[in-house]
Amino acid sequence: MRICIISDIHFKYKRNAPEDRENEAIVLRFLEKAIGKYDLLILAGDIFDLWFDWRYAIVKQYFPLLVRLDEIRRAGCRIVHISGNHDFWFNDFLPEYLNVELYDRSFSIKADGKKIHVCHGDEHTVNDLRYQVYRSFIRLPFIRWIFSLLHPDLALSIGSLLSRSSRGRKKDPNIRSKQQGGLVKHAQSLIKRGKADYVIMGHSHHPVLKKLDGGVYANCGDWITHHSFVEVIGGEISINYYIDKGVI
Ligand SMILES: [Mn+2]
Repeated sequence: MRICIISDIHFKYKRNAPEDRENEAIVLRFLEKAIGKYDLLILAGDIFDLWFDWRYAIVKQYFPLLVRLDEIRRAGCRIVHISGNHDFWFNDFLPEYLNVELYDRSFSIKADGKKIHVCHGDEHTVNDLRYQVYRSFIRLPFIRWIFSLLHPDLALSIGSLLSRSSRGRKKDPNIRSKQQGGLVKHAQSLIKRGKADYVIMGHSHHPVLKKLDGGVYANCGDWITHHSFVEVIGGEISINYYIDKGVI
């Protein structure tokens, strides 16, 4: 089985920096090359910088990415999406129109004799009470309902403020690296309990492939600076970096 796992594309609906457009083009070229290449594509969270689909509307800026996913799907690849901390407010668009399977917390599969467990990772940071409170609050059905009543232009402007605060840009890198130590700990505990051979996460934006006692922890990295992704091909896990050669 050929599996690709990617996370933290943070595909923007509001481009704030010139490199946003460049990153977008790189992602789209990577996904174009992925058509027909995999049996399973796992989107491990924060693919969209903020997702919301209203009853009658979606965010048009995501159209090129959605088209790629559709092409990958139509070439026979199963696509799974696990919620991140930027994309969790899903309605019917992805499952109904693109045949993407949605998972809120994690996804597990056994392939070529290996138990693979994938989650975004934001639930497993440590000493980050502020974020965990925010996480529960923002997912309340009431908040989602309020959001659904707002005009999309207004809702997405508010959303861009929220997503900036959830990213916590100004955080000290030492504190952040300690918090993300929780991801490895979670991986180790799943492996120890025999729940997984490979535990794959995102969220940290740092690509990792780390051998643990009895298994492997991998982090997909991101598509802002690293353009990295994890593959499990025939049971072998690897971390890879997409080298963009421009227009195909
Ligand atoms: Mn994240």
